[in-house]
Order: sequence, then C-alpha cells, then structure tokens
Amino acid sequence: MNTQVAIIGAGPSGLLLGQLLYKAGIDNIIIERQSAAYVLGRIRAGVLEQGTVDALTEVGVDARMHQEGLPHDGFDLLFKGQRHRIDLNALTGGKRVMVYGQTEVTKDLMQAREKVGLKTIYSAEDVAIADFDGVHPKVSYSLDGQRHELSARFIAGCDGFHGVCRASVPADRLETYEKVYPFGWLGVLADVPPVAHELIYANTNRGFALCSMRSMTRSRYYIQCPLTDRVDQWSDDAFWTELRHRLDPEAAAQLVTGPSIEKSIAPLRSFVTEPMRFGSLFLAGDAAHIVPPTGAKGLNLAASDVRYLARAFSSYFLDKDEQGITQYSEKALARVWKAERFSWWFTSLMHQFPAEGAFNQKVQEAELAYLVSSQAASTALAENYVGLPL
Ligand code: FAS
Ligand code: PHB
Repeated sequence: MNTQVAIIGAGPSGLLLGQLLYKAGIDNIIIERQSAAYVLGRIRAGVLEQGTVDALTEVGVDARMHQEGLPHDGFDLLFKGQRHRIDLNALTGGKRVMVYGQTEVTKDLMQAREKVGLKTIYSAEDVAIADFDGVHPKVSYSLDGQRHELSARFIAGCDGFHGVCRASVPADRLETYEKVYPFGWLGVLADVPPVAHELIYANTNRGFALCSMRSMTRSRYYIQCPLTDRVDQWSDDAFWTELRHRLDPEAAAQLVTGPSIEKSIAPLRSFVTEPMRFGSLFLAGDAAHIVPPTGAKGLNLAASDVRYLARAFSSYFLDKDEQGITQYSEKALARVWKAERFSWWFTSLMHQFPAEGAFNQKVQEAELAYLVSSQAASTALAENYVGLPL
C-alpha cells in the first residue's frame, strides 16, 4: 500500500492535516493505534482560537461548530475574592475565541474524513516507522494479526506526546526542553449549567480553579491539586465543595452541582522538541510540544502546526517547491515558543507554588492588580489568549 503522506495519529493534528491535504488534492492515510471510540472518549480542550476556527472553516468542517459553539468575547480573572473581566474583543480590535470541545472537533473531522472516503486505519498495533532519512519512508503496523507496510513520500508524526514518531528519532538528532509543574489539574465534566456565561480563571490561596463549559447545559471545571492526588480520592461532593471555596461569593452562590460524567487528573508540563523535521518525517502537535492547559493553547498549536505543514506539502507536491518543507520547523517553532512562553507565564501567575511561600502569592496578586488596571498589560494578555497571527 502507498500514499503521498502517511499520518500517524487520529487526534486533532492528524485529522485536520488529513482534511487540509485532501482539500489540496494530496492523498493521505491515517494510522491510529486506538479505536475511534477511544479517541472520542478523551475529554480535553475547550477553547478554539480564531485561527483554528478558520482552519476548520477552510476544510468545510465548521457547520456544527458555528451552530453549537459559543463565541466568547472575554473572560474573568478572579483574585482576592474579586472578578475582573478581560474584554478580549475590545482589547484585540474585535477578536474572540470559540468555546467548542475538542471531542466535538474530533467527531466532526472524523465524520468529514469518512464522508469523502479517506482511509483511516484504527486499532493499528505495533506501529513503526523506518527509512525516514530517505525519500521513501515506510510505516508498518499489525492489524488482526497481519503485518502491513505503507510507503509514502512523507510521514506526519501527529501521534501525541507518547507516540512512536519522536521516539524513533535518534537522541543525538534532537534537543528537548522541559519544565514539569509541581501540581496537576483535577477536571470534572458535568451536565449542569455553567456558573457564568464566560470562563473564570481563579487565583486563590487554596490553589487555581477554572470554570469553563461545553454548552449552556454542560460545564467543565478544574481545580489545581497536588501531583500525589489520585482521582479516586476525590468524590464529586469533595470536588464541588473545594471548587466552591475557590469562587467569589456570587459565583459560589450560583454554582449548580451534579454527578460527574468524567473526572480525571492531568499533570502539567511544558515541553518542546527541536527541530520538528527529520528528513521525510515531520512532527506536529503534541508529538512535538506540550503546554500547560492554562492558556488553552495545546489544541490550537496543533492546528497551527498542521496549517504550516499542509501548505508546505502542497507547495512540494503541486509546485515542486521545497521551501515550505525546508522552513517548516523554524516557522512552527517560532510560534510554538511564543505559546510556550504565554502558557508558562499564565500558569506561573495563576497557580499556587507551595515551595515559593507567601511572597509568591503577594507578587502574583500585585501582578494581577497591575494587569487588570493597565491597558497595555491586559492587551498583551488578550492578544496572546485569542492567538497570535499565523
Ligand atoms: P493527541 O494526543 O490528541 O493525539 C495523538 C493521537 O495519536 C492519539 O489518538 C493517539 O492514540 C495516537 N497515537 C499515539 N501513539 C501512536 C502510535 N504509536 N501509533 C499510532 N497512533 C498513535 N489542550 C487545551 O488547549 N486545553 C485543555 O484543557 C487541554 N487538556 C488536556 C488534558 C489532557 C489529559 C491532555 C493529555 C491534553 C490536554 N490538552 C488540552 C492538550 C490537548 O488538547 C492536545 O493539545 C491535543 O490533543 C493535541 O492534539 P494531537 O497533537 O492530535 O495529539
Ligand atoms: C476547557 O474548557 O477544557 C479549558 C478551557 C480553557 C483552558 C483550559 C481548558 O485554558
């Protein structure tokens, strides 16, 4: 079997790349180690930048998002018991974000791919890549006990942080940069109305909290928790009680609780691989970089990587121009590092760092007070949050 681009991974990176390549007339096959149901069962991101909305619109996978998604013009910062609105729309000359869950984005992309008959191999076992230093890279995998091989001109490593692609690159060919945070996020999804019509990011002396949503009847909440916590230690009641402690009186009074339909703890890390290209192998999304979810950048960075990559592959196949593939890594990393900085800064500002003591909390509160009173500082926050230009 052969194709022009072999995509490893059917998460948002792989699926969006597949549709962008299809639109350009470039043949591609996706190989995914999990089942489609398993991929859809992972509850992750919730906020889309305009660039991601544009990419989904570009490939014609935007109908349900525009119908069911929630455009947001701002969010609240909560500190010292007071909420302060960051008016994204006014601060960025009219930009906004779209609240629409990653699960829904993935579902829409999967359906679009199936509708045009593109090949996706789910539940592929022992996926391996080879010969990516040459121009005839290979992907092999097992399916129902049979070993298969796929030849391609390029391999797109869209297989996430724990994937096989980055792991297949010899250690002396790449440089990694990592920062692990001393806490995690305990997340709950519940079919209850959100506590407010926009998101609330809270800095409290009990720890960070985030009030988000998936619709006006389904809410997504997070609280910072110690890395030693296990999800089975947290009953729903314990979660709701702690969340209420971290809200302002108005939000605490309005909080509607209910049974969790998903509850999980995610560790937080910043991670970047350099470069993102190795011969005919190109890394995109979480396969190349991870951000703490505070800045809502993970999914959006994946989308910007694959927009660069799709343009590069299009120039190669359609115009025999190699400039795009040559520049991909440098171009993608320039944007990745800006999002890494923003995500690190926002995480450092909003979370409790027990080892830093009370001084750190006071400095955070001073920076937050400056932020909400300075047009320049809040503009910097807003333009990073809505997404820097591609
Ligand atoms: P993904 O990890 O989504 O997809 C990679 C795919 O490759 C998976 O389907 C995997 O099964 C497959 N794969 C792995 N190894 C393979 C192999 N050897 N062979 C074939 N396939 C293989 N971002 C936000 O913006 N906000 C959030 O709140 C947020 N919360 C998150 C919570 C968690 C627990 C995690 C892990 C991430 C979270 N993220 C969040 C970031 C997340 O949304 C990612 O940025 C996004 O999923 C990136 O998409 P992909 O690059 O496609 O990687
Ligand atoms: C979410 O809704 O899952 C979400 C929203 C904003 C973030 C992180 C997660 O910064």
